[in-house]
Order: sequence, then structure tokens, then C-alpha cells
Amino acid sequence: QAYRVAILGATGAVGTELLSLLEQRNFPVADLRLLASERSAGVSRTFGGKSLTVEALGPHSFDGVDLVLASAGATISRQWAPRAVEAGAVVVDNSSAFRMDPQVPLVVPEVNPNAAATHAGVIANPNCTTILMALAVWPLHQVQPVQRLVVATYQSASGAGARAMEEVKQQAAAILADQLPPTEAFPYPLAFNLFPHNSPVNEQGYCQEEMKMVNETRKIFAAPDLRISATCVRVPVLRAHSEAINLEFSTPFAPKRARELLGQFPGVRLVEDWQANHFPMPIEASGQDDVLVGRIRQDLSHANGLELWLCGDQIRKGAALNAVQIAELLVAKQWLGVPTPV
Ligand code: A2P
Ligand code: 11C
Repeated sequence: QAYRVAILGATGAVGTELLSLLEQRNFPVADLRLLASERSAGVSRTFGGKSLTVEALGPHSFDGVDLVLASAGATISRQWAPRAVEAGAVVVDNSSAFRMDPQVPLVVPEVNPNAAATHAGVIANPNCTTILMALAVWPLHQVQPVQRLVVATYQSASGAGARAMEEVKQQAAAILADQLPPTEAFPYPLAFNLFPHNSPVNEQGYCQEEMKMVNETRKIFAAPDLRISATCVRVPVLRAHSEAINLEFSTPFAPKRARELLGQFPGVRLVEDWQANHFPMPIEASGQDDVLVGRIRQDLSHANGLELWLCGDQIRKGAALNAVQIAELLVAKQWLGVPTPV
């Protein structure tokens, strides 16, 4: 069986990757519709050797569509996902619009695949930093529950979209030419700089991105009381995010055991050459499906603490790949199709 698929946000950083992943992974596509804003209507893209024309999103965009992979931002998803579901499609939504809705499963297929079974038309794809962290922490948490998690992120430009990636290159060129760097997609120059994630800050001093890591991880792990504190920082890297993670358990967790568990977990690759001081780097994670994990070590300051470091491609596992894996899961389990309300 093959499915009629639509990519909403097909011209964006994630949308572009969704298109190539559907092709690379031989997703059973009967028909593919590429949707974006009016700005991109008429632009062409290739899929399976054929040229497809991008259409402007409109009231009939989802007619006859089985599956929508949405990545055009939360405002568009809030407005259009319910209409796609009404039209009979299942939406895998990459935005933050529905992630914390108790009726909407929030899924990382390697971690909580069964949550997807309960969908009522929409399945949310977690935030990129959350997905990458979930892959590295879940294999340990399953064996010995994490008591407290402290994370600092080093997030690439891709998390802010295709235009932001372009802007960092322009900023670098401008700075090298002693000119003022453009700052349209970003509030400050990112090239040769970094800044705390610029999403709005709450009254406790945490920004939205940090609270996504807290709340989404709790939901995916079904651990509503898990203690998590995050500091999210944007760094001048193009497309892979990095994270320094400190885990506290109720008893010591041997680094050797953590290495064994992580080394066997699907979607994780250990990168640890202590002699050569070679550990995960964004440049090596870019374009890769696996999350690279390394520098696993006992926390010097706490007998029950463990430190680890990861890098993962923000556009792939952090977004498009996870969404396509959710779609593959729906197909494999025959969970595609919107349940009819009784
Ligand atoms: P467009 O290229 O026409 O602006 P990114 O996250 O890389 O910035 O990509 C955002 C994606 O969402 C793009 O494909 C963009 O299309 C799409 N998009 C943005 N605004 C709208 C809109 N109002 N309707 C449909 N698609 C939109
Ligand atoms: C970033 N994680 O890197 C963000 C972008 O909730 O999907 C994605 C925001 C989201 O800035």
C-alpha cells in the first residue's frame, strides 16, 4: 500500500530534509504534495526523478491526503492541522503547537513508540534538543531512573530555519570584510558570537526552549516529576546541536555500563577515543542519522552522578528524520487513519 503525502513547509530547512528522507528511505508514497506560502508557489523540487511544483497552502490543500508532515511553524500548524485532520489526514507536526496537549502523543520512536497508538489525528514531533537528549538518556533511565538532569545546549543556526542558516554565512562574510553583520533572522550577530536562546523568558528566568526540554522530556518519559534544569545557547554552527548532560541517579551508574547500554541503543553511536581526545563534534554529526554520544564519565562532584556529551543533526534526528520515523511507525503498525469519533 502507498500513501498520499503532503509536506507543509516544503521549502524550509526541515521540509527540504523531509523530502529527501521520504525518497532515501523509500517511504511508500503514492502521491506527494508540496505546500508552502504564496512566496514559494510555482517553485519546483524533484522527488523520485520527477519535478514537483510547490503549491500555496489553501483550503483544498489536504483533500485526498492520508499523511501530512508539517513543518511551517506553530501558528500555521494551529490553524491548519485541525483542517487536515477534518479532511481525513493524519498530521505529524514538527511545531510546538500541540506537543503538550494531553490528547496528542509526543513521540520519539526509539523511546515511546506505543504512545503513537492513541493518536486522534495529530502526533507531535518533539523539539530538536529534546529528541537528541531523549535518545541518550532513555537507555540509562530505563535501567536506573534518573533523579535529576542538568543540561546545557550548544544549538546551531538551523533550529531557527533556512533563512537563519543563510544569515550566519552572510554575517561571517560581513565580519571578515569589516562590515556590519545583518541581523534579521537573529536578534544579534551569531557568527563569531553566541547568545542564550532568544525565546521568551518566564518569571523564573527560563526561556521557552529550556522549558520545552523540561516539559517534553517528562511527557515522553512518562515521568511527570523528573527534575530537569536546562540552559539553552545558540552557537555559530550550521546544523547540528550539542548538549552537555549531567545525570544524577539514586546509586552510582558505572560509565562502563552506560557505554554498553548506549552502544547498543538504536539511533545512538558512541564516539569516544580518549587517546586521541576525539569525541562528538557537530561537524561530524551533520548529515548523520545517529546521535553521537561520548565523554561518558563519572561526575567528580557527586558519587551518583554521570556526565555525557552529545551531538546530533538538528534537521535530521532533531526534526525531519524523527517525523519520518513516526510516519514509518504508523505505517508498520497500521495506525495511519484518523479514528472516527463514536
Ligand atoms: P516559504 O518558503 O514559502 O516561506 P524554515 O523553518 O526553514 O524557515 O521554513 C519554514 C517553512 O514554512 C517554509 O517552507 C515556508 O514557506 C513555510 N511557511 C511559512 N509561512 C507560511 C505560510 N503562511 N503558509 C504556508 N507555509 C508557510
Ligand atoms: C531552536 N529548537 O533550535 C529550536 C527550534 O519548538 O520546534 C525549533 C522550535 C520547536 O531554536
